[in-house]
Amino acid sequence: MEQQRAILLRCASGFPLPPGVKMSYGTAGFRAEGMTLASTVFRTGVLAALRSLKMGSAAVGLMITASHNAVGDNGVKVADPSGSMMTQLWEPFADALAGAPTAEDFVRVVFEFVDEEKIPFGVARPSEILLGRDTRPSGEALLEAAKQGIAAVVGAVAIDMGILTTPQLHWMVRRRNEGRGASEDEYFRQLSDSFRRLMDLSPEGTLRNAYDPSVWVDGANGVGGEKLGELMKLLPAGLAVHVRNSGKDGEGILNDGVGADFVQKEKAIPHGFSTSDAGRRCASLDGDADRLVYFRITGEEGRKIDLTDGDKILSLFSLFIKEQLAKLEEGGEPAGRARLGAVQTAYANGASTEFLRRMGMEVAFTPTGVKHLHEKASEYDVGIYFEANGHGTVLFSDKFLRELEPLNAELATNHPGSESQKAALRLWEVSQLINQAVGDALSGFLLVEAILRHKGWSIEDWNSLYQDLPSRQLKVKVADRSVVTTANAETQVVNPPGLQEAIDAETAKYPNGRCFIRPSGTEDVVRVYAEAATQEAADGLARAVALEVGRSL
Ligand code: 16G
Ligand code: MG
Repeated sequence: MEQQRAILLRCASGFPLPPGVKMSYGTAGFRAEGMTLASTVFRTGVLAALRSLKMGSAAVGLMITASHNAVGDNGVKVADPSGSMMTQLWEPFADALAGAPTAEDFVRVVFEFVDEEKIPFGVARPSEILLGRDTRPSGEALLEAAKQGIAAVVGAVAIDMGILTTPQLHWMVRRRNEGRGASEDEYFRQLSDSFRRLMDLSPEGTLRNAYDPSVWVDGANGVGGEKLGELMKLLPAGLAVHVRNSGKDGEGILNDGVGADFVQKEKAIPHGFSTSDAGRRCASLDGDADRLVYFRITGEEGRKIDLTDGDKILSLFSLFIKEQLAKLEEGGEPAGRARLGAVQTAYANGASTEFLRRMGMEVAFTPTGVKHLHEKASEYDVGIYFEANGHGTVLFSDKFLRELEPLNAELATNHPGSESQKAALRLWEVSQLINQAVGDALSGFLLVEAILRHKGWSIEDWNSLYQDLPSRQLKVKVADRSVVTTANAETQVVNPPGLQEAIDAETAKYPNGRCFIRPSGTEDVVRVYAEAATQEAADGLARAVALEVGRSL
């Protein structure tokens, strides 16, 4: 123990906290300007090692990325052994570690927590921390800081998995703890194999055949475009992917006028695309490839793109999975009675929720942030979650997969099988394709393509599932966003008092009006979201509520 204390103190002294830096482990870990993060990343290395020790030396992950932020920013987050985000219970500890003013304070915080959590610390028990980073220039130096943090914990070993998308690293952590192959090659093979089998299971001679095998993808000049390029080499001929903004050869700047966050928030054409792409099915990834949206350039004056966002992806996945479950039920299979649920946040367009409910889906709401949606979705046999911004996935329970397995074995010996067997096989392949650890733009992209092909749909067919209600998002700069607290999945303001009443009064003035505010988890702003029957009304409502927010803070 004394030796461990000495090592930790010596190493931590090499990574002093820059003055004035205040870090908070928000919805996406720690995020800040890349140059200011060395101390925080070193300390997060220690945190990850402790997390592994606490979890019986299971592998955990540490990812260095700032997702869709500007290229100068960076960030760091920890993945739990299941591959999901680090438990929220440890977030206050992460904050305390990151905020300790001196190396001595830092070591004291570590030992207090180790005591409290009864972490087997200072014992040479090998535990692995898988490291990944995106393509940001500050990533390499920060990776080194993470390695040193891990090396400062006796028994902890850092394994550098290289430049990765965030979901790849989460996938690897999960696989490693399942005792299965966790290399990047295996990731690509698993995705391409299950995609190929899903394509082979498309019905022959579909009623409609408007599916165009060509698709154009905006890689945000980040790691996703590069990885998609590698994945494409393994994909079957039935899909022609054209990657733009791949980030290679200094083609453009990461997230600068490109990427899923830009396309979804600005509803604008990203760099590298133009009106000569009008009508094409296009998709956009974010900087670390855990978000995916689709879009179509309309070519119309003023109205630049038709956005097909996370809500529409959720609707497409829900529709497909529900249809397959119905086939199982018709075939008398118990798996057909699985509890299927969709999980959204208050940002979900009201029209999407209505569509899902009309379809007979159970719809649940959680606060913003992947960890909340993921946790809720895992309560279902099949839980589908998406944020409107394009982050989401489909989770299958072990119980449900066990029910599917015998059907698959039967089909393998009894080709071609009945409709219900094919449905079972399709659902099985979806569970293999779609990332079970976290939302993954690459696997989500392949699932969208497989379903569109299955249904013979164009992007317009998909887009016309329902018509989005007009909406508007605004942000209000505030001195201290933590003054605002909310309840009921962020739909009601609790503090400051009186503000919710003011919002209600404004909302009541607009037909089909809906409005909520919440403090951002990643910026010093309060966000306002408004929806109404017309665009003018949504704009008006958002503006009025933004004024109320300004007044009461
Ligand atoms: C982070 C979250 C995302 C959320 C967004 C909200 C993760 C991995 N990402 O990007 O889910 O939608 O923050 O940002 O949890 P905001 O709090 O600034 O609105
Ligand atoms: Mg991201």
